[in-house]
Order: sequence, then C-alpha cells, then structure tokens
Amino acid sequence: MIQLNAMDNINQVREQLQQQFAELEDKKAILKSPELKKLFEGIRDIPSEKRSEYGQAVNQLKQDLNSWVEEFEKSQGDQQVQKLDPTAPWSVNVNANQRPELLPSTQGSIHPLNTEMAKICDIYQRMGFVVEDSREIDDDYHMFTSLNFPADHPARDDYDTFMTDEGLIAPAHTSTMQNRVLKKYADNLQKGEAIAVVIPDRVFRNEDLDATHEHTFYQIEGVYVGKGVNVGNLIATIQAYMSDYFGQELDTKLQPFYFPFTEPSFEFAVQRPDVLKKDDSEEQKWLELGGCGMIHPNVLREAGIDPEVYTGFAWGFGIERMVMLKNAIEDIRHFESANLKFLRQFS
Ligand code: FA5
Repeated sequence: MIQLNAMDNINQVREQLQQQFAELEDKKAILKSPELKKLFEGIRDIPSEKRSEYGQAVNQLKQDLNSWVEEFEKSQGDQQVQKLDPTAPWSVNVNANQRPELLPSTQGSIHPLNTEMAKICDIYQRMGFVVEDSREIDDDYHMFTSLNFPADHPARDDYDTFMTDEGLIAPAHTSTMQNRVLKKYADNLQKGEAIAVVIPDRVFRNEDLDATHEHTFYQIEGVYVGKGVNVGNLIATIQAYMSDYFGQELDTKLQPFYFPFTEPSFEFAVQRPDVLKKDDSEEQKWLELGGCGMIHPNVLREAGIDPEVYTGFAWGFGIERMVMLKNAIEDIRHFESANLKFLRQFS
C-alpha cells in the first residue's frame, strides 16, 4: 500500500514538474527542484523489498528531466544557427521554420517611394539630366572636405552624421556625390556640353523623429554646370520640375540660407496644405523641401573645373516630403511602417 502511494506520488511530481518546466525561464533549474530532492530523500522510508523499484522510478524521472533540458537546449541551438552574418542571404541566417511566409508576388506592390522616384527621375531625364546612384557608405572627403566644409567647422555638426569607428560615413546628404559626378562628366564641358546630373538615393541622419523627420530618408541631388549659368537658370529649372511633378503651380518661397558648398545659397519651401499643418502658426505655414544655390568656386576647383570659365547650380530635395505634399500624407513615418493599409492605397 505504501509502495503504491509512493509510485503514485512520483507520477504526480512528474506532472507538476512538467508544468513548471514549461513555465521556467532557466530550464536547468528543474534539475534542482525541491520536489525531486524530496523523492530521493523518500527512498529511505520505502520498505526494503520495494526500495529498488521505487529508486529506479525516481532515477528514471531524473533522467527524463535531463533529457527535457537537453532537448530544449538543442532546439535553442538550432534556432540560433550561426552568428548572424549581415552580408549573407536569408537562407544562411534563418532556419526554414523561422522564415516568415512570403505573400505571393501577385499580392505585393511597388513601394510608393519607388514609384514616385521613378516619376521624378523621368521628369529630369526629359529635361536632359542623366541619373546616377549615390552610395550608402562614404568618406569624410566626399561628404565634407570636397564640399568646402573647413576642417572642424560647426557646419559639419548640422548633418548629425552616423560614422563607423573607422571614420566611414553613412552619407547624410546626396551632395556627397557632387565631386564624383563633376569629375565623371567634366569631359562634357570640353565638348561644349553642360554637366547635367541628378542623383536620387538614401541618406542617414541621427535625427529626433517627428512627422517630417526620419533618420533614413531619400534625397535627390541635382548638379548643372556650363558656361554662363546663373541663379535665374536655377530657379527656372526647379520651377519647371515642380509644375511637372505636382501638376499645378504651388505657392513657393526661396529664402537666403547658408551651405558651405553653394554661394549664394537658398532654402526652398512650399506652402503646406492644411492636412500637413499642426496649427496655424507661421512656422507651420511652410514646408522646407530642399536647399539649393550656385556651386561654390572651391567645389568646382576641387573637381578640376575652372570657376572662372564655368559656373553651375546644385540642389538637394527631400523625396518623402515631396511625396507627402503631393499625396497629403501627414506623417513621414508611414513610409517605413510596413503598414499595409497605408501601402495598399498606392497599389
Ligand atoms: C542638404 O542636405 C543639402 N545637401 C541640400 C543642398 C544640395 C543644398 C545642393 C545646396 C546644394 P538640408 O539638410 O536642408 O540640405 O536637407 C535638404 C532636404 O532634405 C530638406 O529640405 C528636407 O526636404 C530633406 N530632409 C532633411 N532632413 C530630413 C529628415 N530628417 N527627414 C526627412 N527629410 C529630410
């Protein structure tokens, strides 16, 4: 009778431990459970003829607990695979059972930023500009020095730049490409043609986020250099682009500003539609779309172009802000939110 109760007791403890094991964060702790200890201590109270059977059953339970722990650890190990390799394709980093199920491609759609970027580039191509990609990692020379930022100048801090320990830079503006495209297309000038390039790409800033500021966003840079190019050409080019993209004349404002790489420099703003206004304050009246100006002689000189012979203008506009304005999107964070309700409006 004692033995029967004792064996029942082992089974009861097994059930209790099973429940505890499922809830435990540190699974190994199950091996030190007081319940198991008590079962072992109970061996001495079992009549001698039944002791061996009882002892075997308790030992079996202990072995089972060990196998639960081993199996759990093995399953964790499988999940961790190797260390994450950010350069490797999915299949190396993820187990088949961890891979999210993909929607069939027929249910996907092109991201609105890509659709709009294609439209924007198409407009500039029709205006005679070639399209170049920017890059997502660069160096101090292209991001600052080639753009006439004096060493240690506080204007460098305006860009809230992400840097690696080695001093590489995640570009904070597409202007990081100016020196490269000026050099690449310098031959155009010898042939009597202008340099006319636009560069759309992703840029990165260590920003405080709000409805019009992201840490990762897109800009489109424009560079135009030739003989006798002046501010009038700059304004006309931006206006021609704006009326094509927005399909209507918007209320715009060009006001003096400072960039080390343009002189004179301007900030280009557009009157906000009501949906993009927080309140009726003067500050909320205008949405800054971009910066622009006549390319500084030092920037041309640095790229091997004689500023006594050639002049040019450049601009850099925020793509999200243009798309927000065109589609009355009230918060820039929708673009990266993976919110299908938002994205499907554009498919
Ligand atoms: C620049 O980045 C200059 N490189 C622009 C330029 C190019 C001036 C060529 C002269 C010649 P700015 O920091 O103001 O300037 O940024 C330009 C535009 O990028 C802004 O007007 C805005 O439309 C967009 N932008 C800037 N920061 C953010 C942000 N955190 N989130 C979303 N858009 C942004």
